[in-house]
Amino acid sequence: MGIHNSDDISAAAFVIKNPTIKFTKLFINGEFVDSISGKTFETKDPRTGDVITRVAEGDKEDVDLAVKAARQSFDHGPWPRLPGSARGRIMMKFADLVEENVEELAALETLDAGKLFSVNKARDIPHAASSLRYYAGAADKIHGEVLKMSRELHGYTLQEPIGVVGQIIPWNYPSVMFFLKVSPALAAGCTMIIKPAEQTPLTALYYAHLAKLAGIPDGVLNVVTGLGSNAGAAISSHMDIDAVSFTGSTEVGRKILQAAATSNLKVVSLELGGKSPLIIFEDADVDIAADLALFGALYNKGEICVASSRVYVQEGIYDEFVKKLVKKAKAWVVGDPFDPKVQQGPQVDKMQHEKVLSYIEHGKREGATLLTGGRSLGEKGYFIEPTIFSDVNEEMLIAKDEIFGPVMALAKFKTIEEAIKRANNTRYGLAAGIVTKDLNVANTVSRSIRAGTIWINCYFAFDNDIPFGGYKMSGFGKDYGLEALHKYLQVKSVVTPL
Ligand code: TAP
Repeated sequence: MGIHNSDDISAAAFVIKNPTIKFTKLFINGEFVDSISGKTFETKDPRTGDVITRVAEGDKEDVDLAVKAARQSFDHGPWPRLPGSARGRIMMKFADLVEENVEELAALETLDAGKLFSVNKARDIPHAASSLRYYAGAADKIHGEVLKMSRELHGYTLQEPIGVVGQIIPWNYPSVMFFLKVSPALAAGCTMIIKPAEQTPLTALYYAHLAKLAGIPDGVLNVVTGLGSNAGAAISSHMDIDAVSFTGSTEVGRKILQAAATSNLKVVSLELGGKSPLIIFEDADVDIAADLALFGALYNKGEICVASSRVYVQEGIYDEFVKKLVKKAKAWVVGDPFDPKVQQGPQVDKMQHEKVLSYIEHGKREGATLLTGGRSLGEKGYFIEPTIFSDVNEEMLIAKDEIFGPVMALAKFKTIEEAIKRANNTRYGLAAGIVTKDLNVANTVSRSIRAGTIWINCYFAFDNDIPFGGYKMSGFGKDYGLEALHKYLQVKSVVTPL
């Protein structure tokens, strides 16, 4: 293991990819504008900590302007009144434009978030376009029901767009999250204000530009970059926003819910943190299971809400599994995310880097065994070695808290009952994985785990058509699937005497 190309990070990246930063202002009512205060904030390259550019810092007054534009466009503009098929056609055009610019968008995302360029180009950005297409296809299939007549009444329901929507997203999947929020809301006929995370504002602004080119009317999609405590809080407490869809930490999710409760009781959906277990039974192919566990914990540098950060392995294969896992972890390549050979880039920022390292110190102090990793890598930037602890129990902080970094907590179990009990011993309930060849075991465990998604013999198996969301303190409301449309629709009942 070791940092790859660490000496020449900037040269390698900027000469080859060098994305130009074209959009740094707020996007309100179809125009790029400065913030009212004129304030800006820095966005940094996590490979070096250097400033990439400054971006307009929106706050309450800018959110007010964006809401005004979205309200006007919802109450009087064409978007909610267009036939679904017409909205769908514009969304398809939007998707085409995203794909046409995939290289530049992938490079921007790597620069801003430290995510692998190859993965952004092959998966994240195409996936973002495919979300748009999925919901574009649904836009003309939104309809209510004719209800049974009872007594002398005839009734039917209408599925109406919920109105002006606020969307607040995190930094770990800036493009995917942007389109998971925006696509179903557009299909439903809503208008929206989206706030990207302060660490990763660049691709969201680029998408605003493409939305305009695609023909999305002014005021429908507004992007307010800024800080959570300011612009974010202004969205969640706004009196004229009808619903807020949030993805981020459980701590901030709680604040969003409080703000909705003390303002206008807007509808809230929360996609929050996780501490997902992966349970490996002793009939598994040990080599494949070790690959899956490593991938589950380290993919996207562990900055993924469903990371398999707790791995439970049955005792019969435990020793062999550990040997293979550690060997593979030592061969995992950390370095410049523009380099196609690299598997793990830097953590998103200094704060996240320090947070992950401090959890690693906790793990050592709590008595877990450090099998590999545990250190920061390189002279500059926010790189961390893939880190694996064994002998972890659920009382330890490294098993309780979401670390959001390349850190795996490993434990041995004897029986299926023990595995289920320990996997459920968490306040989170986002996802879980099971590795076994035994269908009965897979069925029993998948029904017994309190989590919103269960992956059997696979991990991170996302699809536009598969609803995704949490149980317990991982939140409520679904992204993905036709389920996500319901966050942006409300049902009206119409009744008439026969
Ligand atoms: P947070 O710190 O919760 O930030 C998420 C967003 O909320 C950011 O845009 C942030 O603004 C904003 N925010 C912060 N304080 C706010 C406030 N008081 N009012 C309104 N908005 C506020 O999360 P993060 O660190 O960006 O992302 C990591 C977390 O997201 C992890 O817990 C992870 O599990 C979770 N996550 C969950 C999922 C799903 S689908 N469940 C997916 C990805 C990530 P700033 O830009 O100023 O920070």
